[in-house]
Amino acid sequence: MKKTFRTACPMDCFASCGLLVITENGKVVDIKGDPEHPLTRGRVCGKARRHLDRLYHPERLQYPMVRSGTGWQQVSWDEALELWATKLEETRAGFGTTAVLHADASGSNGLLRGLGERFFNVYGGVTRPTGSLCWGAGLAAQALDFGGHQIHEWDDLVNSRTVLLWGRDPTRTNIHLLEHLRRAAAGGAEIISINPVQVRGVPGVRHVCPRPGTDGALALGMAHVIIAEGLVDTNFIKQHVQGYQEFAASLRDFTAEQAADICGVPAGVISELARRYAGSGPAAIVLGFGLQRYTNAGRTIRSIDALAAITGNVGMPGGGVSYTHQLWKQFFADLSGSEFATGRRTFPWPALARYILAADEPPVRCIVVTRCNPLTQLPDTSRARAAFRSADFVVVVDFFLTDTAAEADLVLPCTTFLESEDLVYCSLNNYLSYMPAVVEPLGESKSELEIYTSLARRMGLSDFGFLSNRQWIDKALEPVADQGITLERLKEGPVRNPAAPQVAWADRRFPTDSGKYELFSLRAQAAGLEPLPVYQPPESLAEGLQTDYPLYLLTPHHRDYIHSQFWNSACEGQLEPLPGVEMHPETSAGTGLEEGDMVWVETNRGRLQGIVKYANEISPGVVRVYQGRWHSLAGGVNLLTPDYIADLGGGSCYYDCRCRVYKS
Ligand SMILES: Nc1nc2c(c(=O)[nH]1)N[C@H]1C(S)=C(S)[C@@H](COP(=O)(O)OP(=O)(O)OC[C@H]3O[C@@H](n4cnc5c(=O)[nH]c(N)nc54)[C@H](O)[C@@H]3O)O[C@H]1N2
Ligand SMILES: Nc1nc2c(c(=O)[nH]1)N[C@H]1C(S)=C(S)[C@@H](COP(=O)(O)OP(=O)(O)OC[C@H]3O[C@@H](n4cnc5c(=O)[nH]c(N)nc54)[C@H](O)[C@@H]3O)O[C@H]1N2
Ligand SMILES: [Mo]
Repeated sequence: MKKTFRTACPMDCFASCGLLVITENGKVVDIKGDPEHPLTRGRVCGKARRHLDRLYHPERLQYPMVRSGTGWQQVSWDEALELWATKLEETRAGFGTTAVLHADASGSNGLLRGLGERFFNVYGGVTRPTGSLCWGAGLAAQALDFGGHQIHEWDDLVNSRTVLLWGRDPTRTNIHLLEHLRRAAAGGAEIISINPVQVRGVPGVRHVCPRPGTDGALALGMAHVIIAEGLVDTNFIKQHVQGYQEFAASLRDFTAEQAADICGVPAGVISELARRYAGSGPAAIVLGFGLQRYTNAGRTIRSIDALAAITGNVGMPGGGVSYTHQLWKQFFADLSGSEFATGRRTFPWPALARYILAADEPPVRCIVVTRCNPLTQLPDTSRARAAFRSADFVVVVDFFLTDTAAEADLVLPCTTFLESEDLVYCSLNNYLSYMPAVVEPLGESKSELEIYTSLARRMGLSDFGFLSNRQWIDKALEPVADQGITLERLKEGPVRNPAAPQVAWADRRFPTDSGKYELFSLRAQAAGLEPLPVYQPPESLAEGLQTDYPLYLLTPHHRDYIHSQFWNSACEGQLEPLPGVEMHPETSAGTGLEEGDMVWVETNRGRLQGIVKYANEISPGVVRVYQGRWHSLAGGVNLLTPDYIADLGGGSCYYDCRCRVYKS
């Protein structure tokens, strides 16, 4: 008999798409979009259907495995947990609990998938990565400027006259935004993409292509024009902005011409862009993540935010600088168990490997990896591999023998979102969805909750709390139960976060020290930046790098994969033998290469083999290789990327990278 279940995609993407999963005789037979989902309305990307291929993929891990010599040995859960518990106890006795590193990220946004953090706090508190491989610098910058994070609902774009799509590629990473951009364009809005790569497939879009890592100069050049031409919103500034006079004074000599020299966008275009943004009615900035994967990223985002502040494009329909929100943080009960931790140590995500290798007092003895694949996704993965090899014991919980799992001592198979009950939410949209267990777990795979519950029982860690799935969900929802947000309600369909505004900062109450938007920020100064937004060149523009490595290397997100997920499953046969090394034909001509040539891409970290592909949309001088492809599948582009830490928020700097390309 066929049954249909309503669920949502758990991946860390913009939409958490509503899905309908059809089962027959206890097996999933189809997955499609849920037309009733209020945000995604039945439209899903190709990956949604691939959850089905992945669920039954022949290489899915089905049993715990222990490394034995050069191979793997299947063991029972009992043996696996005993081994793990023993290692954790030995580590605690010999070195203290912070000799354990727990690397946990957002491979799944299931709420209960995060209970590992609770386990390790109850264990005594371990070393955890902080900052972010993803969005850290932008988050920290907006926290300084606005005092927090809010976004406009996507359909508010119809109120914009101008939309700046700044460093975001919705055709690949956020397909639902396209419909809203189309509506905005149909209503007369001008859509402008600011990106060294021309984003194809956005209706009526105009392209402005700065050099990578120089958006801060572009933004400040625009601010200079806006101020010089009196296009500022004096009322808004008077009431809600701190530090305008200082900001204006600091930009007196930073002309459009000067900005043009830095960012490569002609001065006339900068001036015109400034006039368009400031002088044509409500203007929205939709920020991506790509432009903040640079050493100067905090300063860049602060410079862009400033444009909205001086033009009063804050707190009004059609305006805003939408990046992400953090509203779920206050929504759920805190299950992290941080009150139980007595020890604590943090290492910045982007430089995790360097910190592991340098760790002393205590060294990192045991590494536990959940919901991430650091040996593919961390920058400078040769170093990451060395760091993982330096540990005494590595445990990986995953579905497949990923590049990271392949290096582990113990690999534990976990269930997918189709096999365990959970809730899913994501900071890039406002909806919370229920995910039922749709089918029985494959083989002996177990959910994170089952795994940690068994481990805690075995180790006598009763503060972990031995609750069922449902009880944990109820506990998490306690703070919002009186608003009618309960498990029962969620089973009927997704719920919008009641605290989420339609328009960000509509009340114009900014939780900064001054209560105003802070152009001038003492907290920025305390964080090691200048108090005002300023431009500073990215590391990739440093002298030696430019001479030895003449090209920029961008390694952005692929449409058909999310990071390292799905490369081994859906596209079998479709995967070309080597990664594409994409560039404008002009770039290729300059390096004496032709389409189809087999080449090395080399940076100061390493080299990777690929095949030249022409792509007219990429600015000359820039090379693109998509991130995520596994080392074991001839990928591994993070062998090339730097492990710099951005100027704010412990952000990563993947795109702050230069390379040379030559025939192999
Ligand atoms: N299909 C798919 N969807 C995804 C993901 C995925 O892997 N695949 N990942 C999810 C996650 S975790 C994230 S963080 C988001 C990321 O979503 P996006 O922000 O859209 O993605 P990125 O690939 O990081 O970068 C976006 C754009 O930044 C541009 N860019 C690079 N350098 C610069 C610069 O210096 N200035 C400017 N202005 N632009 C620049 C790149 O050319 C790229 O087009 O997507 C989410 N959605
Ligand atoms: N060069 C380059 N590198 C990048 C980026 C870039 O733009 N360029 N982007 C960065 C960004 S934005 C991000 S967010 C990171 C992402 O980096 P990671 O978080 O490492 O990303 P994924 O490849 O999605 O790895 C998730 C892993 O978790 C597993 N998994 C999925 N669901 C579950 C679950 O429920 N439980 C457990 N235990 N495992 C699960 C998946 O099988 C997969 O192996 O990559 C960063 N790396
Ligand atoms: Mo991300």
